[in-house]
Amino acid sequence: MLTIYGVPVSVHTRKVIVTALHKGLQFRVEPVIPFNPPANWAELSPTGKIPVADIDGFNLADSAVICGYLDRLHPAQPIYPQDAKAYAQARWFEEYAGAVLFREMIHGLFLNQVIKPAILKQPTDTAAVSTILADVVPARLAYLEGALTRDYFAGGQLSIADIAIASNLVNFHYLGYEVDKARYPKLAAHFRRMLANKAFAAALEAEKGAAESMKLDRSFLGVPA
Ligand SMILES: N[C@@H](CCC(=O)N[C@@H](CS)C(=O)NCC(=O)O)C(=O)O
Repeated sequence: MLTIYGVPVSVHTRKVIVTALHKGLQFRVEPVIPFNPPANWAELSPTGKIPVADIDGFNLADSAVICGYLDRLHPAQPIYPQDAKAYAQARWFEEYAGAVLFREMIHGLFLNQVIKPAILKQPTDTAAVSTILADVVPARLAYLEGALTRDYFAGGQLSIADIAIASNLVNFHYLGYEVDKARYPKLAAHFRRMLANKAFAAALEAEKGAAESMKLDRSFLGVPA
């Protein structure tokens, strides 16, 4: 049995959920909010972060490690390419999604627009939000736009790279922003392609209640491709 500890609106938890859905695995999500964790959390998550997975009693923290393990355990419907170069590209974009898109963009925006006002009862740092939007977002999205030479980021087919990048962009849209079609046409089309992906769409449908309760903006989901 696969148990995923985390919340589905978390970028990294969603990566694992989409991977499990893509592979047709049975799983359950045990809700954990890192700002208000359960008593045994330090044992389960050495970093304190979500997600953590319990796979038949084998615990793993870190979404990339979990997804890599699930891919080896269940090789059908692979999300890491076999080809060495394509594999390296998929890992690179997965890394870029976590270390750059999430850490430099989404974390600060989500913290200030949702977590601080709604959970921590702290004021939003509007200057930090403006700086991210003006100084970080354009260059990061432009890089992805330039890197997309085919329909998918690595090896011409769906991989963890696409799941990881689109998962960040979901939260970007949840906050009321969008990937501007005029400025980033390939990236915007890629995002729409991911929204139409069966596993990705199922994950977003399953987190509908959580997103609505947090008053996140789901209007982008009604926009046709
Ligand atoms: N490298 C980790 C990053 C996980 C991560 O940053 N999780 C966020 C939620 S998406 C979190 O737990 N944030 C709370 C914190 O930083 O304390 C992974 O890929 O699992």
